[in-house]
Amino acid sequence: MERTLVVLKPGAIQRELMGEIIKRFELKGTTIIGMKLLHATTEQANRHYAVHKEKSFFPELVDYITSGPILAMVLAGPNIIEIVRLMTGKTNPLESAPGTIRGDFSLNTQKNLIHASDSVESAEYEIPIYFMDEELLEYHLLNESSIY
Ligand code: 3AN
Repeated sequence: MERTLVVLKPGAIQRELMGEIIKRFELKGTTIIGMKLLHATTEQANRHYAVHKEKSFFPELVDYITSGPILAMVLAGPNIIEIVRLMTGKTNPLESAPGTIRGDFSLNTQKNLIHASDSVESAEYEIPIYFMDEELLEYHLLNESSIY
């Protein structure tokens, strides 16, 4: 089954949006196979955003993501990467459609509440930054045959 890393950023925790966002993933029918509330280290943040290290906003991004607790999750399901990216919405608040998480709750490009892997390669790189293999569970939802 395809997997994706989802991180609810410090702003989502501070604004008490965890339940709202998790609810959307549950209602959609995704399977949450790992979940961890943690304070990311600078090393984790640097690894996570390594692809952006030459960008002007990189130091701010690392400062922001390490500024408070985050909720890291691994979701599984068919085409989960694309599905979660659609539910997340575009990076730019002027482009994130209503009905998406960013479109409904965020106004700022950096404080855009949520990270979601954008490809299989990214997910494979990002998941081990936050989870050991044995922290990811294998199980089936009882209603899977009605969902997929
Ligand atoms: P996404 O998270 O939508 O895949 P990326 O990968 O382009 O977006 O950027 C990673 C993160 O970097 C974004 N979620 C956002 O927090 C931050 N970011 C991207 N572009 C900017 C920008 N122009 N100014 C400030 N922060 C940015």
